[in-house]
Amino acid sequence: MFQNQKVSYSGVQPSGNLTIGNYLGALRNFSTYSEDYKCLYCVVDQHAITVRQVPADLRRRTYETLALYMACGLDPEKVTLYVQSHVHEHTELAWILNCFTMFGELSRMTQFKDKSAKHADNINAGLFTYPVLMASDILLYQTDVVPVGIDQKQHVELCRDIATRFNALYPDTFTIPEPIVSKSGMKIMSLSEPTKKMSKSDENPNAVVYILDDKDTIIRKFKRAVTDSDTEVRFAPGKDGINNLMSIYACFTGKSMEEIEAEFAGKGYGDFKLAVGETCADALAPVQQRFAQYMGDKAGLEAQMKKGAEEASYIARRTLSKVEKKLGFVQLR
Ligand code: ATP
Ligand code: LTN
Repeated sequence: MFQNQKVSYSGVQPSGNLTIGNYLGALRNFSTYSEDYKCLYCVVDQHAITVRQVPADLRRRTYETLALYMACGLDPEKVTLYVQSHVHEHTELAWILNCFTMFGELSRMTQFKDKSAKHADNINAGLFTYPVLMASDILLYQTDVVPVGIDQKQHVELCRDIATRFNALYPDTFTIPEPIVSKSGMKIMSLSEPTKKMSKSDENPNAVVYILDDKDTIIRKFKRAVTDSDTEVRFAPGKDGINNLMSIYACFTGKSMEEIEAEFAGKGYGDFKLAVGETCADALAPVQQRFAQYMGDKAGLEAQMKKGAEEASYIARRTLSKVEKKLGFVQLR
């Protein structure tokens, strides 16, 4: 579709303040594709309402997520950045794909099981069909690669199954996408319960380092991070807390686990935690500076949203119309 250029696509929900898990697992990797791929990155506000949101917060976070995309180095002149609800083809294709997705498949999704346990009072149909909307996001743009954290791999695999099923009935409709999970940042864990994913909707702010936390807060959170009764900085089974801090340090410094062990040989957890905090804060400082600049220009952000929506709609319209034609919907000219 893009003069043989491959397509990279991903999305982030404006459902909370973004964490270093979002940064290391997803956002930071998006720019890897900017040069060689046609890139589209979306703020998925329609996905966010599968759990209750406060409208003013959702609106503010939508601007913030777009500003963070740009602060993480995505240049809107080179990549398409837009908001999901501005391109109505997403929900239109989602309805169609609902009819090609099985109840049993959706029942097996671990995010659905986790979120229904967490929001037992609001197990709505949107939460259940969430992966179908996600498949529509991806398939509308004939996507080749989807950079995500490991928790989203199952959804991208379901998207592949839906696309393959559709293509078997209606040949050459969709490109089959590949999930790309970066090895280092695939799953950053909570600082207070290191067997649990670090999540932006966690109620305990000390479990989570936000991209926009200041240096003192970041250092304090790492100092308080749950570890074990050992004293040696060593990557080993069962040392979930230390393993997580080592992974974070490795992501920010590019060092291997062996190099980190050697660097902190003979030093205690205290020194190590301080180093992780300082390294993380220093790496995030330029992102925070750029973020503040972009957020200071709301009209500029809105102009970007508009431009992004126009670029995305142009492609989305073509795919949707191809799908509708294949299905037998009457097309009026
Ligand atoms: P929520 O708490 O609202 O479910 P979340 O923090 O899980 O949100 P998402 O918007 O669902 O964030 O995810 C955006 C991207 O960040 C996805 O690609 C996801 O895989 C990735 N991601 C989220 N949390 C982590 C994490 N702890 N480690 C690595 N990647 C992550
Ligand atoms: N489901 C994802 C967000 C998301 C997404 C997408 C990711 C929505 N649409 C398309 C990649 C491609 C999440 O919860 N992180």
